[in-house]
Order: sequence, then C-alpha cells, then structure tokens
Amino acid sequence: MTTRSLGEPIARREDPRLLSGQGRYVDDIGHGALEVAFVRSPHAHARIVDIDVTDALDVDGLVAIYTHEDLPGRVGEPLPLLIPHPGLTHGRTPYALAKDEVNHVGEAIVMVVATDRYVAEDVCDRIRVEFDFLPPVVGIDNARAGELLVHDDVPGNVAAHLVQEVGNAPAAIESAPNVVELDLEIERSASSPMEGKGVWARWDSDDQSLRVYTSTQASTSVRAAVAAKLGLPADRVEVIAPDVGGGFGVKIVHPWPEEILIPWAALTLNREVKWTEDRREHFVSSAHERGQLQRIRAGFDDDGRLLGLDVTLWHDNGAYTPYGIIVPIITSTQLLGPYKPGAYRVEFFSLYTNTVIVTPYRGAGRPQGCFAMERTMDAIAEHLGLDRTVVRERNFIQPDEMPYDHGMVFQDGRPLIYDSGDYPATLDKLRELVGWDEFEQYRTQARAAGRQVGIGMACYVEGTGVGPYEGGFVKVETDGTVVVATGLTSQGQGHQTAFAQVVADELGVPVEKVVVTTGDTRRFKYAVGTFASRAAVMSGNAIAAAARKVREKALRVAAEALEADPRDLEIVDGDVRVKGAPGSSVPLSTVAVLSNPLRYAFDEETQRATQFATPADPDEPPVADGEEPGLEGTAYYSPPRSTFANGMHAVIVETDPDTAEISILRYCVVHDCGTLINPRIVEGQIHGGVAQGVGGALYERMVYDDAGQLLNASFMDFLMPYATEVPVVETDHLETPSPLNPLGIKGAGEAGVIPGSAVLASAIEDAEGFRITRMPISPSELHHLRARHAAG
Ligand code: MCN
Repeated sequence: MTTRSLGEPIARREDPRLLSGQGRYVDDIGHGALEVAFVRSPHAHARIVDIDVTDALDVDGLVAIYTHEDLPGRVGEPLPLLIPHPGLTHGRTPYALAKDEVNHVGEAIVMVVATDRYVAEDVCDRIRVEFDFLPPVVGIDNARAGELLVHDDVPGNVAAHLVQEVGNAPAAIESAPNVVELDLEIERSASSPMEGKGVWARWDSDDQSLRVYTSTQASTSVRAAVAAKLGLPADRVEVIAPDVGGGFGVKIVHPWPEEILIPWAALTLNREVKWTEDRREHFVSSAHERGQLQRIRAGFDDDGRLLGLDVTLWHDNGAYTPYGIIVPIITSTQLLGPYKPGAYRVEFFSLYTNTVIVTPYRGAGRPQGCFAMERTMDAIAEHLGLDRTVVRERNFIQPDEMPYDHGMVFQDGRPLIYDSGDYPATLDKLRELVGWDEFEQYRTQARAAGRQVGIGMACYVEGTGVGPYEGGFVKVETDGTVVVATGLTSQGQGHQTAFAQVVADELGVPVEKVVVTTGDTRRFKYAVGTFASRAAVMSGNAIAAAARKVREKALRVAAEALEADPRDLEIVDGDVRVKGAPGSSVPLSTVAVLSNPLRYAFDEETQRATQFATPADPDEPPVADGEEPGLEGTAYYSPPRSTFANGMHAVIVETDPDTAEISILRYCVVHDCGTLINPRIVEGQIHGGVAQGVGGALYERMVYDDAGQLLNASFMDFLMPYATEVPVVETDHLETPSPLNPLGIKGAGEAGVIPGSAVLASAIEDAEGFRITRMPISPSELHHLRARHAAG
C-alpha cells in the first residue's frame, strides 16, 4: 500500500527555504528597475488646490512625475467596487491618484518615477501641494453624529444600513423574565504582514505583453483588473505572486492603486518599474479592520436559554468602500455562533470616517461578532449565577439539528446554512483539555498564595470555503514527477505541502514526487484567490478531482499496456499494477510516456516504453479517439454554499494585583475543520491566529488623534506580541466532515484569531470580578477600571 498522506502531520516543505532566508519576494525581483515613491496626503480631509512640481524637475535621476490629470482613460477613473451589495447604498471608491480631494492621511496624490527610491523620495520632498482644509470625521461617535461629513453626498456618513431579523426580538425581550444589556467596543487594528505590498512590472514591446509581480492574495483578479484598466487582453498580462510575506486579508484588495499605477508606468515608459511599500506607508495607506461599537439586548429564561436577541453594530469602514461592506456583513450574519437565539434582530450601520480604508483582516468581522455573542453569554451566566459552560451548552444547536438555518442571508443573497458540527462534543473536549471543572480548586490555591487568576472561554462558528470556484491542474511528467498547479496564491499557509498530500493520495504516489505551484497566472489562468479560509476546501477538492481524472486515464492507458481490465488495476507507490499480481506493473512515468500522442509501446521485458512502435493497425490514429495527449487533467470545484467550521477556546490568566499586568498561563483550543489534510499545518495556522487574537486583545490598536493623524504608525509605537507574549497553545481536534464537498474539508486559516478578544475578556473579567466591555485592554486600562470599580 502507498503510505496514506492525507491526515499525516508532515513537516511543511516550504519552511527550510523560507526560514533560511531563501524566499523570493517582490522586492528581490528586478534590480535596476526604475523605482517609485508617492507624495501622500499629510491631511485627513482636504481639497487639493494646486500641485506645484517646479522645484522637483531638476533633480538628477528623475524620470517622470504623474498626478491624477496625467492618468488616461480608465486608469484615471475611480477604482472598482469589488463586492457590490444592494444594501451598500452609498459606496465610494478612491482614485488611483487623488483627483481633487483627499479623505485620509496617506492617500496617494503624486507618483514619482526615478532611477532609485532615494531620488524618488527626494523629488517627492520638493513637490508642493496646496490644500484647502476640511474638518475630518474621526471615530465612530463622530461619524454617527453625522454633523460633519466625509463625502458631501453621503448623509449621516452611512455607507450602508442593513437589518436582518427573525421573529419579533424586541417583543421577545420585553416579555422575557431576564434581560441583559451591553455596550461594547472593539478598536481598530490591522494585520501587519512582515512584507508590505510591492509591485514590479515590465512591458515587453516585442511580445506586446505585460509581466507583473505583486505581493497579492489574488493574482488572477489583479490580472483581470490590470488588463481592464490598461485596455489589454487578459491573455497579454501575466501576474505572478512570488513568495508573499503574509497577507492576512490586506492583500486581497485588488487592485490596489499601485497595482494599476506601476504596470501603467512600465507600459508608458517602456521600462521596468517597481515600488516597495515602506512600513509607514503600510500603516497609513493600506487597510485596517475591527473598529466597531456594539449595543446588545438579550432576553432569556431562568435556565439561561435565549428568547430574544437585539444587536446594533456601528462599523467604521474608513474613507472608502472598495471592498464593499463584507466585514460588517460577516459580523452580523455570523455572530450567532453555535447558538439558537430565539427571535433576533441584527442591525448594522457602516460608517465613513476620514481614516484609512477597512478591508477584511484575518477573521474578517467574526472576532467582533464572537465578542458580542460571547460577552452576552458570560453576562447571562453572571446574571443567573450559572456556570458559563452550562449556559452555552443550553443554547447550542444540536448535531441532529444540522443542517441548521438561522434565517440569515449572506452577502451573495443566499441563505447561510450550517452544514455540520458537534458543538456539545467540542465543549466536552475543551472542558477536559483545560480542566474547567478543577479550576475553582486551583483558584483557591492561587488566592491563598496571593495570586489572582481567572478562566474564560469563547465559542465560534466560521463560514469557510466560500465560492464561486477554484481549479487545479495535475500532470504526471515522464520522469514520474507529478506537477500540480492552482491559480490561488500562498502567503505562508503551507499549500505546497497540503496539496501535495491530497494529490499523493488520490493518485497513489509518494508525496515527495508531487510539486505544487501557486499564484502564477502563466501556470493556471482561472482562479479566485486565497482568503476566507477557502483554499483547502476549494483548491483541495479541485486538485483532488483533477488527480482523479489523471488516475482514470493512467488506468486506461496502463490497461492497454498490461493487457488487463482497468478495473483490475491499482496505483501503489507510483506504479500501476494488476491487483494481486504486483509483478505485473508499469510505472506511472512510463504511463506518462505512453500517454504521449507519439506512438509508444510498452516493452514487457524492460518494463519501459519503446519509441515509435508501429501501430498494430496502420490506420490507427496516433492519438486514440476522444483521448487527449499527456497524462494530465484539469478540474474545477464549485461548492453549493460555505461549509461551517467551529471551535472553542479557553484561557487561564493571572492579573497582577499591583501592576495590573495580564499574563496568559494556559491557552487551549479545540477545533473542528472536518477532514484534516495536515494536522500539523492546521495547528500552525491556529497558533498564528491565536498570536493575532492575543495581539488584538492585549496590545494592538490604531490610535488616531482628532485631526485624523495615526499616532502610532510604526513598530516602535504599534505594539505587537512577540514570541515572549504568545502563549503555548494546547490544541485538540474534532473531525466532523462537511457533507458539502467530496473530501469533507472545512477551512482553518482564520480560526485561531476569532475568539481572541472574547476569551481574554472572559478570563480577565473572571479574575477581576467586574465586566470587561472594551478590547484591547492594557495594564493601565485595567488599572483604571479597577479604580472605577472600587469607587462604585
Ligand atoms: N488545512 C488542512 N486541513 C483542513 C483545513 C486546512 O490541512 N481541514 C490546511 C490547508 O491545506 C492550508 C491551511 O491549513 O495549508 C489553511 O487552509 P484554509 O483554511 O483553506 O485557509 P487558506 O489556505 O484559504 O488561507 C487563508 C487564511 C486566511 S483567510 C488568512 S487571513 C490567513 C491564513 O489563512 N493569512 C495567513 N493564514 C495565514 N498564514 C500565514 N502564514 N500568512 C497569512 O497571511
């Protein structure tokens, strides 16, 4: 038997190269290319009165200066609205270079192309932009007050207002025996990938084609956008995502202004042109997320069962909505988590502010939803004096109620239906893993030693594997190497390893024989991208289907060579052999040769293909009817709807009674993403997510002043957890397969981050004895809360 590799914790084959500094990122490409720097707005809200470049023109090495007025045709039009929604009544997208108004600090106004970046920056320094200042709208409170407007024609700064309801929640709450009310806040944060954005482009005038390298999560989508904006056939545009040093959502926006401007400059100047984002640019001109205010009213019976839930969300969408309103839609449609809420009403306002745009950051609105729901569960438990796990258990959707339809409608207008999941079993595992029932004993011992500890938990459900489709290509080379390509990109998820495992099993070859390429439109043309924890479900199933095609063909071709019935054949360790007669076999490499349109024959004695054998029938065509040359296949997978992974986290914290320092003593995760392709990769994904969740709960926030200046736009001031702050993560899995796809897979890439703020708030609250309603929380904030609580 071939060793089965699906489900094996194989070490990631990407790591030796990446960890030893041999990764190849956009900035490693095209030395000697012209380089770009941008004049960006220093103001949050202003009209552009004049741009004076006179002083810049005599700088040695200057090649070109472009403003909005220089951009022709579609290049000069606003960027596309990527995900429209009927509820997005006032969508606004930016221009690649600001036209006559800027709406956040960092918005690009002038593009300078020079012989190197230093010269380009010097030129930028000499360009004078005259502004007419407008009052900025900063913060959700100012936005919802609606007195000052970001866009003159958007009343109340409301980009979108949506309500979803089932039953009469206000009435259900009114008549409920118990009610809790919560006002919550999650602050703005951002994904902060190690590598910022970067674009390199070259126009080949002989071939009339454009090659673009970009640090993206969606190379095929960038290709479509570049082709459309530049008026080129997509076939003449190649977009390649080389190694991408993290994306976490910020690199799904396509196109970024720079992804249009750099290729356009390369085409216009007929030179290689590149731009590498610096860290400050990344902070002020890419994207943030999370910022939300939430108001919740929940009515429940004396056992803690929800009867009605009424949630209002105010979401800060920044200055523009190029990515639509997907983040608040996800918060609002997925916040119900694993629970049955009774009647519910969930409403959100997506609001413009004069701050950098908001697009999905790992978790994409779910951390906020989880925070709302899990804070509510804890508040119910406290109100009734019940154990927090018990209240949750009583509200769970049960396995035999799957598939479960809350009545929510998703972004695409389709119902959002949970496909499978065993929430009670997940909770049982978590209680055992963290030792929930023994904690009170531990607390007593800790207290006796003068230590203050607390335990918290949080549950989440995550829609993963969103469509519309993804594809895969599998080919057996004549040396036996199995080449796999998918159009989606990789930013560190370990796809090269995981997809090789899928193909190895489907095809019956050793995993080492399989090589995988991602994110290169030359290798695979039709794809969507890596986001929404969709790669394993989408490309995993597409590649498996392609491998099955190849397998069937291999059996057909080998059957002829072995003079056997294909049904009597199997593929083991890369050999096609007659079942029960291992001596009668042919290697896949030979089958690949035999699949060539040229006539080959199989030599029984040498077990090899012989060239140009005379066909038995001279009239026989060189390629059999209906057969295509090559041992290869392409297949696509398109799911009926998303599949829902779920999980639960528990954390034990200690809060210092004097300094209010918050230490994580244990962090436990139980996760269910259906069939595991590679448990080690999934655990790595969860650990990475937990690091970001801990960051969001305890350290990371974007601090804007009233003028809309981002005060902590550097890693000196924006606190991130280092290895010393990230806890050891104890992980356990359940595998409830998804009935929606052949491999039974659900996604895992965002799971770790979702309950970070919710679970830490739960544990800190338990340690301190007063309610935590706002995250992140720093020691000084905890200290102030203690003082306020002590003062009553
Ligand atoms: N996997 C598995 N078995 C499963 C599910 C997943 O073995 N049942 C494996 C997959 O094969 C893949 C990895 O786990 O190698 C993540 O798979 P999946 O859940 O499909 O997520 P994607 O590959 O689509 O990745 C996207 C997801 C998102 S949305 C963000 S944001 C994110 C994340 O992945 N950004 C990341 N993880 C990241 N990890 C790194 N290192 N860098 C980023 O930018």
